[in-house]
Amino acid sequence: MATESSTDPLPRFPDGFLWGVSTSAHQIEGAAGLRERSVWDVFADLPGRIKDGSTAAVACDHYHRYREDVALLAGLGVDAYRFSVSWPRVNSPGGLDFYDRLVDELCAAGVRPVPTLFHWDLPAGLDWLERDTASRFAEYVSVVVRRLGDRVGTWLTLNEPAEHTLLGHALGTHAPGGKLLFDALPVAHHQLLAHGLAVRALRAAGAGDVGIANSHGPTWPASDRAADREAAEFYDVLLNRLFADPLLLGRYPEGVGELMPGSAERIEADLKVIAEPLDRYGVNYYAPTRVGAPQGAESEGGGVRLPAGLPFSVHPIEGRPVTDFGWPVVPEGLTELLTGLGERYGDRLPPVVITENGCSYEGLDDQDRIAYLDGHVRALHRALEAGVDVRGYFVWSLLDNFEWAEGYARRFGLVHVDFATRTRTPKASYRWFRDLVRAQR
Ligand code: IFM
Repeated sequence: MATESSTDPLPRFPDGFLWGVSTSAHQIEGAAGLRERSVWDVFADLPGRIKDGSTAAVACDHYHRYREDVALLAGLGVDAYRFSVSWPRVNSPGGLDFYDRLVDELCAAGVRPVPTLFHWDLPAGLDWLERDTASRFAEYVSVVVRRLGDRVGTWLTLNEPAEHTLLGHALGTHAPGGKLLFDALPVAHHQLLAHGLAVRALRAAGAGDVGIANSHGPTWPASDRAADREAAEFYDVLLNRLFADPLLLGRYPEGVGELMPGSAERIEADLKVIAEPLDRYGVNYYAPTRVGAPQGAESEGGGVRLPAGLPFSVHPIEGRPVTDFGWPVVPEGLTELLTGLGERYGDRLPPVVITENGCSYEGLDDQDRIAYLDGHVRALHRALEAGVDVRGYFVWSLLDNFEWAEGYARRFGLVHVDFATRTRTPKASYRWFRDLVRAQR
C-alpha cells in the first residue's frame, strides 16, 4: 500500500553527516564454494526452512561482481558503504584477499568502507551457546584488522545481536534454528562478550572509530491495561535494553542478569569488558512493535509472529500502510526511538548512526520505497532538532538480496537484481537517494 512522500524540500543535515547504504556478506556475496560453510548454509539445506527453498550459494554474486557494485555506489554518490566480513570466508585460504580487493576498490572510488565483523553467518561448528566462541571471535577480528586496518577507519562489531538471539536461538526461524525460548539468553551474553573482546582487539590494533549495529524500535502497549503495559515493558527490555544497557551502562536490565550463564562475579567481570567505550552507536530501525499481555495462543502482528507460551503477544498496528513484508510504515517511530535513547542513556550514548533503515517492495518504479525513506529521513531530522547527536544514515540495502528465511521473495534494494542473470538495474529509489545525497553537499 502506498504512502505519500512530502513535496516539501528535505531539511538540511549538518556538514559532515554521513550518507551511506548497507549490505551483508551472506546476503550478497555468493561464491559459497570459496569459503567454509556457515550456520546459514546448514540451515538452508534443511527442508522447509527457507520459504522459497533457495540458498545463498550464489546470491547476487557480489564476490565476482564487486567492481560493478562499487561503481553503483560511486554513481549513488554515497560517503560510505557498510558491508560485512564473512568469518567463514576469512577462515578459508585467500578469503581475506577478497576484502582487500573490495576495500581498495572502495577507497579508489572515494567511498569510506565500514565493515561489520559479524552479520549472522557464524562458521558451521561454532555455537554462541559456548562461551569460547567469544574469544574465537576476537581472534578472527585481530586477523581482519591487521590486514585491513591501514585503510579502514570505522568498524562495527556485531549486527543485531537481538534478532540473532531471538530468531536464531529462541524461536528457531533463523539459523541455527534453536527453539530454546528463554534458555537462549546465554547467546545474548556471549555475543555481548564477543563484542567487548572485539573492541579491545580493534583498539590494540590502533582502530580509533568503533561501534556496533543494534536493532531498536519503540514498543507500544496494545492498550492502557496494566497487563498490556507490563508485557510491553518486558518486550522492550528484551528487544531494546538487553543489548544496550550492558554496553552503555555496564549492567543488565533488572531481572535479566541473574539469567545469564556463570557466577555473579564472572558476569560482573564480563560487563567491564562489554562496556568498553564506543565511538559511535549504530541503530537499525524498521518499525515499532505493538505488544500486549499473553493470549495463550500464537500471536501475529506487524510482520512478527510469536508462539504461545511467551509472557507477551504481538498485535497489528492499525491504520498504517504496510510494506510487502507486512511491516507497518511508522516514520515518527524513529524520532520517538532516538529521543527515547537520548533520554534513557544521556551522555552515555555515543554519537548515533542509523546503520539500517529500509523496506521491502516490488518493482523498479518503487514510489513506496521513496515515500518510506523520505518519511524516515524527515523523522531523523526531527530527532536531530530535538538534540540527539545523529551523524549518519545508511539505507538497507544497496541490492535486492537473500532475505534470510524469506529467500529472494523480499526486495529491499535501491538496485534491482535479476536472480536468473544477476543483472543489476537501479530503481527509482536509487535516483531519489542519489539526488538527496547531491542536494546535501
Ligand atoms: O536483511 C536484514 C538484515 O540482514 C538485518 N536487518 C534487517 C534486514 C531486513 O530484514
